[in-house]
Amino acid sequence: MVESIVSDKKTIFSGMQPSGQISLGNYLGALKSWVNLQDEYNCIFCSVNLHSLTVRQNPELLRQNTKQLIALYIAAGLDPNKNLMFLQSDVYQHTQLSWILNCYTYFGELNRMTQFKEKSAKYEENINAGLFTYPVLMASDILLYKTNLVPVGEDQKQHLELARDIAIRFNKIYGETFIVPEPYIGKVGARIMGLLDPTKKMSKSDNNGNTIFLTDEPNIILNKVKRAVTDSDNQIRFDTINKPGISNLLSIYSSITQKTILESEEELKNKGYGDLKKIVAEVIIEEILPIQEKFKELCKNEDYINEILKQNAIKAQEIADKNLNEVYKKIGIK
Ligand code: ATP
Ligand code: LTN
Repeated sequence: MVESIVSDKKTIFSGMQPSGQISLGNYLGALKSWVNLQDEYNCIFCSVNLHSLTVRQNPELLRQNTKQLIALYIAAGLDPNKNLMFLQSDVYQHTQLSWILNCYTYFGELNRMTQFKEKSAKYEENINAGLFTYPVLMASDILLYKTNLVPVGEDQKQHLELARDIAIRFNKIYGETFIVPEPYIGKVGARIMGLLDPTKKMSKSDNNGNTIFLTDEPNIILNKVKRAVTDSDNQIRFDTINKPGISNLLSIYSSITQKTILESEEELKNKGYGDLKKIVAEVIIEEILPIQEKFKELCKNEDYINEILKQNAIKAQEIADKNLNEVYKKIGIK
């Protein structure tokens, strides 16, 4: 790993919250594309457990989900010898930089964030300050490693734009310090919608048939897809405004088979909705079954995961510390 980090490859940073089991949306919108990037870039994939605290978590489950997230990264094909994989909480420089960048971020900017508005509505009993400053910690994650590219789903684009604005603002005051990161958003799969409410994104914190989890058994997946909301005109075509449910099934199909939406529409247009659902469930199951098998194996070996986390955190701390010190010097803390 270290040799690639000091090479001249561009750096990629991304992360997921261990706020539940990984969903099909996380996989198709983010994780699947990460696997294809690992040879070409210096990749850093973090489990952003501090971000998860913005929503109330059960401590025992959080601990379990945090380890399982790393096991799923590996099971999905991320090679722990090629990529830096670690827990956000193990590299304290993330929160140090976050405080500093808070002082370079405006209230109005944070107040405009769609995710803040959505989560404030969803968790109205707990609109905490962390939920508000969430994007600043995310900007710190990214800027701390002089990241060039950030592969995320469509929903994170606004946060990334804010990270860019913060970097540009800081550089303007103190001279070139941060690299201004670019988003890397895949085409299909960028936004997978909920099965029961296809007008909202599939979220790993939903637990009611709206979300397919990577660890769901095949019969559960089949049942969830069968119950997916569609419409009554019996036409298979992509139209997110008038046919959000069918469009979502087509997105899932295209994303897994790597066919274009047009090719998928052409292939499936003469099927009934029942058949479409069966076909979609089958491709999902076929895609994730090998991941599940590897995941089960990895979960039996917690020491292996712990060792990867320990080694990688040391390497991440080294890079983070160097870059944080540069910031300290620029602003007069050192
Ligand atoms: P939560 O439900 O706890 O807010 P989440 O499911 O939105 O979590 P995150 O951990 O915040 O997941 O996101 C991890 C990655 O998955 C991000 O890159 C995000 O853009 C992507 N992602 C999340 N949901 C979807 C989705 N429905 N479609 C495509 N990509 C998604
Ligand atoms: N907010 C992100 C998770 C996240 C992240 C990051 C993604 C936290 N820090 C840095 C990319 C880069 C989300 O996906 N919901």
